[in-house]
Amino acid sequence: MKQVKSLIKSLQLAVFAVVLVVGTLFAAMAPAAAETITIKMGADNGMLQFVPAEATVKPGDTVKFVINKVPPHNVVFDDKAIPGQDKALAKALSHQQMEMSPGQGFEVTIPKDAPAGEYTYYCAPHRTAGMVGKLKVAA
Ligand SMILES: [Cu+2]
Repeated sequence: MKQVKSLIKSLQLAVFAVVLVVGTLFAAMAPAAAETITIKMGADNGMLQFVPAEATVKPGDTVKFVINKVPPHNVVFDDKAIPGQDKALAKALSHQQMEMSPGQGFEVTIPKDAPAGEYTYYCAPHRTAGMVGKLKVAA
């Protein structure tokens, strides 16, 4: 009886150890959770800029563009300045509609299959004034 009890005890320990190892493995394998970053349209000082003008994101992440100063603004991804010069992807990422009201905005989710690389976008009415931003999509 004593032997059985001790066998059960070591079995319990073994099961516990396996659960711990497998659990840790899954935690390490799970992809990082998608994040949301916020980019202001129009700097606090009234400059026609995206803030931050450069950001690094991962596929699956969401970028929240929010009107801050000097609207209207929009976001147009330049199909000549994204990986593969992919017109359909540039169009899907873009938000052509002008947003007017401070605090108002829209979200752009980076597709899970988006190729890594640099994605340049601009605000159509303020492109020549330098309102251009860059998203670096990490692999
Ligand atoms: Cu603008």
